[in-house]
Amino acid sequence: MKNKKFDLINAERGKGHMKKVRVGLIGGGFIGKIHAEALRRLGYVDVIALAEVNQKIADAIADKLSIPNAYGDYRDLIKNSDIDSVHVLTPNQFHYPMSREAVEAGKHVITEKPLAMNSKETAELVKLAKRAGVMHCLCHNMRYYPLVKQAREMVKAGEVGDIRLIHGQYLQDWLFLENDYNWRLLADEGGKSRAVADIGTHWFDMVQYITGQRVVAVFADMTTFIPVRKKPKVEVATYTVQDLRPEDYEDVRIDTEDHGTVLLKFSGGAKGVLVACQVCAGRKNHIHFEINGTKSTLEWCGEKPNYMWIGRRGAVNGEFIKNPSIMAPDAARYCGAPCGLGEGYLDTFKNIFSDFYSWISNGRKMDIDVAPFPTYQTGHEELSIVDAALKSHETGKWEQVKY
Ligand code: SOE
Repeated sequence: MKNKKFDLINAERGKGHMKKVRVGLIGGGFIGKIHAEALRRLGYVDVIALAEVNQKIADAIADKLSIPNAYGDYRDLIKNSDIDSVHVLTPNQFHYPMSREAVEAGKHVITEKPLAMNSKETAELVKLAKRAGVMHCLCHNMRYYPLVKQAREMVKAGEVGDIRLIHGQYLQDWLFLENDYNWRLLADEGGKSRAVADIGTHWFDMVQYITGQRVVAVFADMTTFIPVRKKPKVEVATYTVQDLRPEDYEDVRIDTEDHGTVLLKFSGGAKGVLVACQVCAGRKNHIHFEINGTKSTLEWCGEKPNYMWIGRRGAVNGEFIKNPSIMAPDAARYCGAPCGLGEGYLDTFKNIFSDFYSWISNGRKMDIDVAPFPTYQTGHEELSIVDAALKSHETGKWEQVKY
């Protein structure tokens, strides 16, 4: 089955010499380092600037990452006319203002998820990006695992049949202890929802991408298992464990959820459920889905990303080991290595940036309906689901998702 979208993308990638693109990063934390390395793997993208909360920190990180220009104020980075594209990699509360300023300055933008604090802000960003005519991407990297792409191709090819059930989890334990602390814990800094917005949106994006079905209604139950946490009096980076003396902590009341269970109704009639939780001992980044159709079942977990289980009735079940030579062409080209050679989380960033920057490098115009990468519109749809889940948790009723 040849489709127009397939040809276009191949045409993009197949064009050989790619025009150089110059990028500036706002935020040099753990995700900033990952973005810098993945961008450099493309070969035609130069990371020429980094901005951080002050000049001293910006200089230190830029030096460590060999980035030539360091800014203690992100607005100066946005003013740099040599920069074609900006990545917004800061805590969620800054996503809206910084993405807005970059878009209004005519920069292409990649913003980390969630796109902003609520669907009101995300709707505004979609409008502004459209008006500015810039390229925009929301960094839902999880859909860029090769076998997640393969799952989508199998659904499109009818190998799973009509989808009945879409269920799964995203479980972590980096916030398991009461003295595990991070800016995401406070609604003012991370948004009203934490577990569902921070990690649930990855899962929503991935299963909607695979099945082509949108979440249309939710019934949500959320819990803050640790209502008071011990905040270290010193700054703590994401995933960093600190063992300080009791006097080095202060008690902070937590106003975001550690856990969300969200029952789901999808546009194509499928039903589903997501459990998102950040206090599950032993679960590190356990993003997992099972999709049950009228022909077969697909099951996959991000902690073992190079294996997918296929369930069948009346035939033996199977294990699909990542193998570009037997994958669908539109999935195989996201493999960077042959069969059985593992590809992981860091490779998903190279893949999403390759889709985005091959479009920019070839001078394509933004088209949210054709773009092969998640866009600000995707980010808005995700926050619309989160806002509906927050409302449902309050009302104790099913809530329609207002896109
Ligand atoms: C923290 O929960 C976090 O860094 C998320 O913010 C990322 O999106 C996820 O990929 C890993 O965990």
